[in-house]
Amino acid sequence: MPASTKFVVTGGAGFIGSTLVRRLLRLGPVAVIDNLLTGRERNLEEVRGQIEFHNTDIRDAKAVAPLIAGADTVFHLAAIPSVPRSIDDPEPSHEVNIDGTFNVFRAAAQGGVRRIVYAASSSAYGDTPTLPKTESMTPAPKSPYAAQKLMGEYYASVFYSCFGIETVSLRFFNVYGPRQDPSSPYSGVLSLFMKHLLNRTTPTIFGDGEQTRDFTYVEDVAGLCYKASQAPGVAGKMYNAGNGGRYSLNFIWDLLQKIEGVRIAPNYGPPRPGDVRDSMADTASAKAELGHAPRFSIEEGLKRTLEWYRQTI
Ligand code: UD2
Repeated sequence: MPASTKFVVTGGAGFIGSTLVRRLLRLGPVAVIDNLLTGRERNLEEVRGQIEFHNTDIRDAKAVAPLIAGADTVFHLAAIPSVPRSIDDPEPSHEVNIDGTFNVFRAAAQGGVRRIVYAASSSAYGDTPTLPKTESMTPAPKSPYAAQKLMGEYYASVFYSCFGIETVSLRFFNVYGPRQDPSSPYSGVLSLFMKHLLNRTTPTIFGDGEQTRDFTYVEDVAGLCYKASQAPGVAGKMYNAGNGGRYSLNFIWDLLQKIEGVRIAPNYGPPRPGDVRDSMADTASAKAELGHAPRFSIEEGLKRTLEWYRQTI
């Protein structure tokens, strides 16, 4: 790869994007596009001076195009996440996750970018009963967010077949780790659990807590994003970016209490609309074709994450 190879990370101030940025900086210049809606500039603190940072909204096609043109790889992670947020307030997530994604892909195709790696979502599988979820299953989105993220995958594949730009979609499975923002009711459940654990306050679990997720540590996801940008013969395809396990919320909350040596009984609330019951990735294709090699067990990932929150909260 030439020394001047440039990476663009949309959503680079988010917790996943900022982890990816740190990894990419070892390999070439990095530009971040982020409107700081859910991302935070402090997530890039010690690397801020080494990157090009653009406080730009991907809904603004004209502003985005020149920032992307001429890059080697675009990692498209910018999104308004959260299943419940997309139900409570569907317009912004539609505009960012579908129209914004189109703008990024269009800018990349017209700007001569070699490859796009797109952050898709495991929510596309919905409640199909079979586990683990394999890429060949028919999608069954249950929320606007899931439908929007699936649309991005379809666009990724069509941008390859119609416009010739290489695209790879990675379905992220409940990513967690340092820098995940616990400050919103729409925050990822593990960031909320961490905050409650350290503050000794009571978390709310929606439903019976026996729903399961394939919680995936952020460093493993960032590593896979880079591998997907380099692997040969994968253009136009979609892969699961999970860890390959699944854990219930009750199990995780118990484990966190054991690690911390406290007992705090959770509140149980009604199940959340649009929620998927069980989620677990079949990682065989990502391992075989992209070289996916997740390194972090749930225990190790939780301990590292907890230490980060302890220093920060
Ligand atoms: C979905 C996707 C995930 C990612 C994410 C982005 C699935 C299976 N996963 O995550 O891949 O795209 O969206 O937002 O669709 N919960 C509580 N208490 C709380 C908060 C959450 O019990 O305070 C529950 C929630 O009802 C759900 C689980 O925790 O059953 C996980 O919720 P989440 O919002 O962290 O992530 P999820 O699964 O919607």
